[in-house]
Amino acid sequence: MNKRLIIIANRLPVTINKKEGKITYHPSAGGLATGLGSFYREKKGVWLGWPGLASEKIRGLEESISSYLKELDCSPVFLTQRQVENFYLGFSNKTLWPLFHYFVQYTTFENRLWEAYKRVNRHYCEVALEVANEDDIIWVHDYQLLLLPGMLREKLPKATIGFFLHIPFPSFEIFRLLPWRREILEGLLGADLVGFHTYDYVRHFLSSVRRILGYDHSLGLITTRNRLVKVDTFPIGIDFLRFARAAELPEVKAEIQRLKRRIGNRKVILSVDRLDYTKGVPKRLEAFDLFLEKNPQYREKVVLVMVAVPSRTKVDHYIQLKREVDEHIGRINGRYGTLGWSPILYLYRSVPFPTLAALYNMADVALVTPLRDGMNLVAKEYIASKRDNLGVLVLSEMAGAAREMGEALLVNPFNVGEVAQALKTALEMEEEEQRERNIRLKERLQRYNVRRWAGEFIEKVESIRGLQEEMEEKCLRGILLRRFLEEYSQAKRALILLDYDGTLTSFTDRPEKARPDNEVKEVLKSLASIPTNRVVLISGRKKENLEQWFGNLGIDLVAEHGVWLKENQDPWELIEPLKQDWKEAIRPIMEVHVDRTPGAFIEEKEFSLVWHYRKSDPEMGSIRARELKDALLNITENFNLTILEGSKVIEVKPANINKGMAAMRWVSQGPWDFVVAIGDDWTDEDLFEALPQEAYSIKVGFGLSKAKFNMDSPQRVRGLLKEMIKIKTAESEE
Ligand code: GDG
Repeated sequence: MNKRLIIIANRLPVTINKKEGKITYHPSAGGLATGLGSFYREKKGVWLGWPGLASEKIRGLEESISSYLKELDCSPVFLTQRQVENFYLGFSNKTLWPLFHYFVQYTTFENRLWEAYKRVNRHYCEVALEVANEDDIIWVHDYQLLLLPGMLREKLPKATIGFFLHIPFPSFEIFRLLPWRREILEGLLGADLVGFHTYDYVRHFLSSVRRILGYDHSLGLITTRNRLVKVDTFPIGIDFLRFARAAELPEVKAEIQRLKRRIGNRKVILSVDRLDYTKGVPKRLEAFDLFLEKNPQYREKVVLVMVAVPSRTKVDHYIQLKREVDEHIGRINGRYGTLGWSPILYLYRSVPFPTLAALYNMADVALVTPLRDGMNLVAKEYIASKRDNLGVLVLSEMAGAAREMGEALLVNPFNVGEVAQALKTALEMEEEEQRERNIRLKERLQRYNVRRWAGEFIEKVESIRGLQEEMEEKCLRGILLRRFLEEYSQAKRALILLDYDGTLTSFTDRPEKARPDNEVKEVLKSLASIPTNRVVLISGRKKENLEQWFGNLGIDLVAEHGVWLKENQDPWELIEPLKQDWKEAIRPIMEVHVDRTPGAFIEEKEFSLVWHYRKSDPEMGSIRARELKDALLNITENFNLTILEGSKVIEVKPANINKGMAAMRWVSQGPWDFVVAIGDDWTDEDLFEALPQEAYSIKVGFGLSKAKFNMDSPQRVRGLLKEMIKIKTAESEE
């Protein structure tokens, strides 16, 4: 069955206006609206978003607007003037936008705006719930709706939810400044798939998730408490053919003629952006100024056509920027201009598509030099428009597009001298070279267009949901749980193998702090007191530790991942004769890594050495753990040792000794009617693997495992054990 696609973005692809009391509708500007416009309708989809006018201005017209929009498969989210001010102009554009673009000095942190942001995200969620259900694919877009995936997940746990961020995701050093960083990350992790334009943004996001929420990832797959979330790169494409074919349109041809008459034979340098401080317009003007100063031969030979689309015109920083740009353009035109020539043709407005297409066609150079930009579609549209493959793109390294457009002239937009030089290089580039560069650029744009981008995203989000469902099917509950308890209740001989840390209790910063509470001791004792049960605690801890904590509960014990065993209250015994001489070679290597990793420490057990890094900075800890593993690999082979990677630990111990091998001591005392093993980390995988076919193996937490089932927390494991106690106690009372 083909699922419906629900797109939720701040804006609809249609914008409403009111003229003399009448509502008019026109297509929204921007790449997303044009690119996805046809795509979502083919998927029998619905697009949810704000239609662009505050509720106060359309009182009484809401119904007719909604029904008009319904025809276009759009569903409006109405916002009041105050909501627009606090949520959109406020938190979205005065907090998230500047911060995510590294303009910390422009960022406002106001609780009032945050509250409004939360409320409006909730409002989008409510409207979405009227339309969407769990069978749909819900695709949430951009920085205005960061909390929405989490809110939707709460209400529709089984829905397929994707999120795509169109702007950069900043490095942890910047993101951490946000007072509401935790809530925002948690909101995003409500999605099955979180997409970004570039790998850098992915990296930044994963690092923030690891440092702020403590969730690790493997190849971009994050395992939260009960879900999998994939983080990946999807560089947005454009509607290639729309631009490639534009020059055939009569209105575009006419526009080219009109502009040529106005500009004459001069070389055209084009700049197109919303007038936003991230776009680097003042620096671009400085570079153009410098270019004209250093290259007088180009005066009167070039025109910079600067389209600046008015944006957020009521926000202070934008008002200042407008003033600065106006003045600078005035100065350049005043300084170099002649009777018949103005160096800059300044269009402070949004131009219609035919004019934009004509400009792309005519421009000899496109100067795209944002200081920071998620992707930048103008760079792509310019190249796609070049039918003869002539024209040079000067592109900022700080735009996401630079990652895919290596054939452009890449510049640092803060380096005015470099940009001025690039402009000269561009104007003087041989046609052959221009063609070579553009053909390669164009091939990629044509192949990876916006439909392909959306298609790949949708495919991926569905596959991640599939993976999630597979994991959920392994969850020991409902029918599976009933069957488990039923089989257990009938068993005349039951073997119960339990790990301790992370399985019966949650992790703490230092291993000695994870002392068992009374509840866990009580549970183990009662479980062991049932005559048909045999209970074995199989841990990585030292035998002294286990002895002290669990020695008098009537259970059997295995210490140090299988090195020591204790059965039936007998003394501890070594599983086989083992050496310790290897420790002198391993310890110094671990010590070096302790010195270099604040928070790390070594734990020495009789037959193993353990390097712990739970308290270290998570990023550094995992890098150092990898380094340590590398450093240990050569030596461990010589000594016949093995390296175990547990949860935030690296443990070195004699090879061939593991929890699975230890468990065999009990398994082989069968036949058993019922065997269950419960564990949470890599060291328990050996245990799961060693069990007989029909045994139950349960992993605590999500993630790939050899276990047949999983449970989501130590609390649930305790609940299960209590249930097992109840069944047998009730039986014996009957
Ligand atoms: C976000 C991210 C990311 C511009 N002026 C006119 C006009 N445009 C069109 C262009 C282009 C779009 O607007 C602007 O492209 P951006 O890349 O800046 O996109 P945004 O939607 O503003 O921004 C950005 C993008 O999302 C996509 O993920 O690339 O980094 O900030 O399509 O053609 N169109 C017309 N007249 C204009 O004057 N007709």
